[in-house]
Amino acid sequence: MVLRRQLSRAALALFVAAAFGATPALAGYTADSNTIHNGPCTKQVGNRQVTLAITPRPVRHMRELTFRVTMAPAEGVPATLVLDLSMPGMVMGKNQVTLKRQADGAWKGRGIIVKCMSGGTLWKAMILSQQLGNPSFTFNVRD
Ligand SMILES: [Cu+2]
Repeated sequence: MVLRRQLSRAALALFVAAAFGATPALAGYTADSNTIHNGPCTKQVGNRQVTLAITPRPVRHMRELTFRVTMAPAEGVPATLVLDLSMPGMVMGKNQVTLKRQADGAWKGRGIIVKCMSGGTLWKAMILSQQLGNPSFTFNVRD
């Protein structure tokens, strides 16, 4: 029964993607972390929970933003991480924030999300770390 439900859900997703003329690959370009505007977002990556918080909230273009990452467990993670900011399906300038481990155990850094000339608002924040499985969070930045 559960499998049947999952199958019908997958079929519905495909139908929705087809209705909007999107290929299955493009269907991946949806925000999975818009709750970032209200608080930290957490993802399970392998055996770790990776949490990203961006302040001030809501997250807006052209503002200085503080990116804060926490992990559990955090053992073996380097003291410096790189957070890559990109727009899915679009070539934007390279925008990377260096996150440094703080005394409180979190990794922190500052950066700016530029306003896209196309009017698009979907951005992906990816922690560049093969060790962590390159966890990413996608969200719609506000004006
Ligand atoms: Cu863009």
